[in-house]
Amino acid sequence: MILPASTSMIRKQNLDVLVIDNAKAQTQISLMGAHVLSYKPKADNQERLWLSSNAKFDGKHAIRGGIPVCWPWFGDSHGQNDKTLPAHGYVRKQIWRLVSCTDTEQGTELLLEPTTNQGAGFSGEAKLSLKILVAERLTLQLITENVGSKPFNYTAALHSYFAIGDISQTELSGLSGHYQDKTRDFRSFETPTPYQFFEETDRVHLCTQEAVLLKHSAGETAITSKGHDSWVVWNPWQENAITMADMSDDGYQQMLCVETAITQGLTVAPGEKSTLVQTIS
Ligand code: TA6
Repeated sequence: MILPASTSMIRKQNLDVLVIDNAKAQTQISLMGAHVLSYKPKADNQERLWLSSNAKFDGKHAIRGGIPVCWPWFGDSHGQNDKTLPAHGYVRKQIWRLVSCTDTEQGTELLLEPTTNQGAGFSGEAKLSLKILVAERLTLQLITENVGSKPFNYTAALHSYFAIGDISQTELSGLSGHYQDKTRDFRSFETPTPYQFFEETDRVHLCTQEAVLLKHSAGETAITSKGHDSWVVWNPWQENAITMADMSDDGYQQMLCVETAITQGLTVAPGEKSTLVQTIS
């Protein structure tokens, strides 16, 4: 494919990475996983996404940071009894095909599709695609289409890692109600106000609020979601960071995952599409 003026391809260790530099923003997207690695709007040139300094680009490991695409399941929901199935589905390590890439007045529009939609742990006849708009805002649309003759059920997430400068100076607003705490056997707790971070955090907020705001020492990041049933908030904290080969011991201090997710399972009827959307600005 002939790439438009904004876009070029570079090699990052073993991976092909698209570099988009248009009038509105700069972005990098790895073709492994259709994984957005970086997003800097030109209005303030501030990096919105966190990418681990120890992230592996060897093509064998999922990339730590940026925006992993988790599909057709989120977490270990399909793999609790079968440790051979990967956490967060099987498209994170696939090479995705760039179907189209166009410069418009708004920004750069990309369409990507995984090599295969099929994999152990999921029997639905699905067609997955990811539309990305690199503009004043970054917009990701994860589209799941049922191309078979039977309904299927799936879960998914846009597992975004945000650069927040210093976790002790970070506050998340916009969420309310109860959350399920994975660090406490999924017991239910009230969303704190103010929502700040002092310990390992792994929470599923079963709410469909559309907009949240992250205030942090490097500025503010606005995140909106559509098509979700949950927001997931994750920080591994030091005790887990030190066990992770692809995160430095103090990496947890500079990141917070705020994920647009379908955790409860969504049924897609034959011929129907389901779209999970996240925007970042
Ligand atoms: O979204 C939160 C979570 O499911 C956590 O439980 C944690 O394990 C994290 O994702 C990272 O998962 P990964 O497979 O990328 O190591």
